[in-house]
Amino acid sequence: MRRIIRATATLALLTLGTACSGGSGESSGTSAPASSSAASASGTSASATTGGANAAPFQITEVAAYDEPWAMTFLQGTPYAAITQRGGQLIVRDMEAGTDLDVDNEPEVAAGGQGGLGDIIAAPSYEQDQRIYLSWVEPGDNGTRGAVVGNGRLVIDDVSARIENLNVIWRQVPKVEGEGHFGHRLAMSPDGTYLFVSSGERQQFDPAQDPGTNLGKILRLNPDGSPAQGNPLSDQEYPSDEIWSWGHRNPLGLAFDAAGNLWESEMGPKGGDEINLIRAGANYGWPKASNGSHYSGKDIPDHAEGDGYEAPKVFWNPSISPGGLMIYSGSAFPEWVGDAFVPALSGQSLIRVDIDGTSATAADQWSDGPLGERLREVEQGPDGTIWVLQDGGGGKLLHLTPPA
Ligand SMILES: [Ca+2]
Ligand SMILES: [Ca+2]
Repeated sequence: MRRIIRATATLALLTLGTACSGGSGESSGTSAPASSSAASASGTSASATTGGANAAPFQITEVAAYDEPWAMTFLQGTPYAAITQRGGQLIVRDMEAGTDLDVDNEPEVAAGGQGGLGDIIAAPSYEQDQRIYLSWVEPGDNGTRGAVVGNGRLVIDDVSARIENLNVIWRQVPKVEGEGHFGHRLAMSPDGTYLFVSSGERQQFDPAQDPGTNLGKILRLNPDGSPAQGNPLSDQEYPSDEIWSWGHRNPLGLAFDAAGNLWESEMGPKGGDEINLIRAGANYGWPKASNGSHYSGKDIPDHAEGDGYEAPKVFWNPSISPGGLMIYSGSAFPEWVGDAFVPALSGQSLIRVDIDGTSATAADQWSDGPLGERLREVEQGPDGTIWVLQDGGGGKLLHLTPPA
């Protein structure tokens, strides 16, 4: 039986005071426009940070630790949040009692490299029907792998939790060898009509530009996983008819803002991590255009006016390796409503991106205490406080609250 109730105590409380976040919105004076051509070409505020950090204006509490946590989502109408662990275990945490339940009946996952159990979101109807969407990596023939999305029920009672009626509703095609760049983040449109899935290019480069695959794309699906009506290539055959945007490398964050705009964080090549505003039918350039360069040292043409590729709203050089994306809408931190929060893996910090309409600018970068580690996921709680998951073995769950 894997029905284990873990008692998890508060591990530590770090009071980091009420240090001003800098006011200017820049990271300790080290931010600078990195490519005036890209900025002027897109008419946006593309910028780069160089890793300077400022003091966090919130309290950070370490509340629990997990084994390679990957994603987290709050289950509306309940005291619970669900947390995935890359190795395959799903956990339900009672956020009020501070206890964890191991979920039974997860799918078999092909854990390895960057893949395993991935994202989880609750359907808008969760309170009525316990419906969730889950992504993971499944094995294929001859050592191949691919991400899939499943739809099922996450049923929780006081002493146990289990997945029921899990059906695979979407698959990456084709399955290829390797254990990287699955992407497989999930986001439901604010009206609950569409399921958006991010699909990485599986370290194969060219599929991101090939409409005959769903690798390196953002897909817009119906809640049952079928291609949504009115997609840009809806007159073409599967899987082209799933495609919403293309030219993506490893899109690890997807989030809607209050105006209904879809934003994406994308792990780019060396010096090319991006925040993009996702538009239907737009080509985001990978691997033909990037403000970064290949890790081999080979250059990639920067985004430039008239090249036919959508330029990022923000990019980072050096890389920060975005692991996720959250757009804030709560009341605990009213000054940040509408801004994006990015957990940085190699950047070992939590980054705030100031969003103003459809433009975006890198603002704060916090690496205080436990934020100064590889960070995988950021979520907003029902009360507007912010939750962060560190990456890797023993990755801690951190609670960010307004200063006392
Ligand atoms: Ca999440
Ligand atoms: Ca370049």
